[in-house]
Amino acid sequence: MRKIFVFFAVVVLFCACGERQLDNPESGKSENKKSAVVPQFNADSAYRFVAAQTAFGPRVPETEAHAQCGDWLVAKLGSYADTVIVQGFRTRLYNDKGIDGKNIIAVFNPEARKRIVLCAHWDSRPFADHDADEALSHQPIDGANDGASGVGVLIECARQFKLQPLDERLGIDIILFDLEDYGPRQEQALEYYDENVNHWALGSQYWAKQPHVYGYKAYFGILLDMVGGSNPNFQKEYYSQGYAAWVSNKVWRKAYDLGYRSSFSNELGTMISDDHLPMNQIAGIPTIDIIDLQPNSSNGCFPEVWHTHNDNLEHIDKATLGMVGDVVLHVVYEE
Ligand code: AHN
Ligand code: ZN
Repeated sequence: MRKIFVFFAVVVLFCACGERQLDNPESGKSENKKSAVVPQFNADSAYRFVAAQTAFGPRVPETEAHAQCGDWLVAKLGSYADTVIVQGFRTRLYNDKGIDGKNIIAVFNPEARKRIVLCAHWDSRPFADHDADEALSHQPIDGANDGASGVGVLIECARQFKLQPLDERLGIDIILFDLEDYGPRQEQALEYYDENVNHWALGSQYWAKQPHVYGYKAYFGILLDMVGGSNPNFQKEYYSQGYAAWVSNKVWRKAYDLGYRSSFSNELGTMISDDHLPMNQIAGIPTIDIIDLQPNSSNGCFPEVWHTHNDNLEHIDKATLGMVGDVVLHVVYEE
């Protein structure tokens, strides 16, 4: 009797195990993914990181405010990351003038072969060429949304990576590009147009040709630009969809799961020349741009405040920083 019982027990046990295997051959893997604890992104903290940047004043390359903000970013990221690398470079502006810039790279789990790049630009535009006030259109802008918002979200991500360490098999590189926003004024755009030269994204072009690690490769990249406005419209930017559709689709699906369907629309957006272009075209890293696209705005592309003096802290919406940060943390921790 006892022997029969043991026999049945073994059969039942065997069947149970076998059944689980058959149902889902990757059950272990997907269970791990589901149970990955994703830290809570703190939008107040991200907002403070945006405010800290704008408090330095416009971060125009080769100014005191830019240098001071750069030092602050290096120190802040240094307190969260395993290493911070500062990549200084000299490049040429649209008008052929030479200029110095600095890309700031925070490395988490440097030994991991599988890597994800998260990036934003930390410089701000040297002139408000879309401002209605002509006199003020030659003054530099705060760039609270255009620049500081993406950086603020990424510093908060870095803080979370420190609080809740990532799986050791996954490496993250946060890259803050310099000199994204020093393209020619709108009224001079045609005069300086050259089909062979990209006057924007100078820091990203430099890095893509000369990455901080020789032969650097990453699984994919996510660029954040203008992720702090109210009522954002994150359409799937055109080049992102062309070069890295699987990344866009993965990120937008996550946004839907988190309930952000009204901000992450499934529409295909226009072509934006941003820091992700050199990453795709030169570095060969499939990279998407999460960017607020407003085709009905007066500038035809971006939020109304774009490249005006209204791009300041007053027009930053914590809720937007919060949802973008939440999406990024879910993508990373559930990878
Ligand atoms: C152009 O307008 C060519 N590119 C926009 C990229 C940009 C500017 N992102 C922020 N500011
Ligand atoms: Zn800009």
